[in-house]
Amino acid sequence: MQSKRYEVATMQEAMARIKKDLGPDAIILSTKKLTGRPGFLEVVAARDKTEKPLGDGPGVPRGEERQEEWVTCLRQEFKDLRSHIDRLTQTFSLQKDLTDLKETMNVLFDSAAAQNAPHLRDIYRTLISNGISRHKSIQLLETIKKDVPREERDTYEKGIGIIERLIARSFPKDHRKERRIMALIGPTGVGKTTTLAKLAAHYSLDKKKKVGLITTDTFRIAAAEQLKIYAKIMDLPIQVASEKAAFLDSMATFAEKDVILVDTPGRNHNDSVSLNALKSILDPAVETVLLLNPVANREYLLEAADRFGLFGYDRIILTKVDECRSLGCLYDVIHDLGKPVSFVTTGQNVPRDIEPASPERLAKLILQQRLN
Ligand SMILES: Nc1nc2c(ncn2[C@@H]2O[C@H](COP(=O)(O)OP(=O)(O)OP(=O)(O)O)[C@@H](O)[C@H]2O)c(=O)[nH]1
Ligand SMILES: [Mg+2]
Repeated sequence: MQSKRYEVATMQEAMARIKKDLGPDAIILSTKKLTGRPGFLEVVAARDKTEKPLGDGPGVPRGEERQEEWVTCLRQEFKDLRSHIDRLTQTFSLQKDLTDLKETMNVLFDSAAAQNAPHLRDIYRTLISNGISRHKSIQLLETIKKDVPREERDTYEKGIGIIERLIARSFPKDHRKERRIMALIGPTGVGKTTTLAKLAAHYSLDKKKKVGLITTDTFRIAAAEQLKIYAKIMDLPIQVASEKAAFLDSMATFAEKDVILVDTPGRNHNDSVSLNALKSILDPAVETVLLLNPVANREYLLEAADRFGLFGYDRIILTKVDECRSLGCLYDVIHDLGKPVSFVTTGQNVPRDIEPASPERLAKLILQQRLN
């Protein structure tokens, strides 16, 4: 076997060079993105050594030269592997340092909280058991100690009540518009289609609005059918649009509607190609609403929100809150994202399991576990 490694910008370039160097029978052994050279690929190709050499001209390497080429190629692969391992080792040791630091900080926060009166210590424990980070919990405790007169926070109930109001006040408010074109975006299986059906019922049945539905999800077999069934039950018109022109046609068809709801295919948030393809279909006039399921941890939610950030989403819907044991991580996440939450969904039942999410309702949900 004779193999050769290439650094190329495109697969076409790789194919042309492989064909020239190794002949038409060469096979590609591996392709991967080059970490050190963004936009470039590493392609390793090979051909059977027993095959007749390609041509007899002076440019064709003889046995020894070929062996040397092979050794150089191997050396380069070892070098790349080595530097990759070095980078990984550095990352892991950094991560370990960060974990140690976090643990030390947590011990400090706990001992600072332990200096307080018993009812304030109980409040701190309540915040933590609801999933709020120790860092944010101690901040909340310090805020009420500093800003609220002692007699207004001298019992557990009074203190928790004030903290609930502080949390509510920290969330952005959702200023709703009258005419709306909303596309629901979010990770695979987060509940986009089900939530869209619930919203369709909310606007058409409760608010008596004229509603039109568009689905851009032709990605999965039967994906459009799922929404068509809901549309039929609610007697609402539906359009299927898998590319930009069809999407604009659908919007024109629904020009007279008060509310247009757009379903989108689930996208792995790490798949930037698919995310960009989806973005190119949606018209800039469409508001995008990001669906997040808070059963995931803080880091996952922030990462997903970051990747879907390219849509410039306007608001958030929290799904499947009925499946969450605690919702404290939302205090950190909503704070960081700075976008209003417009609805929370609370079960699989269409259309019942959805409710508007005011900051006050969210704060209640976040502090749902209390000492009795
Ligand atoms: N427990 C619970 N389940 C829900 C809720 N909303 C949706 N689901 C369920 O989650 C599953 C996925 O829902 P879909 O609406 O198909 O999710 P999707 O985001 O459209 O999925 P893709 O289009 O494949 O990305 C279904 O079984 C729903 O019944 C909710 O609020 N609570
Ligand atoms: Mg769907």
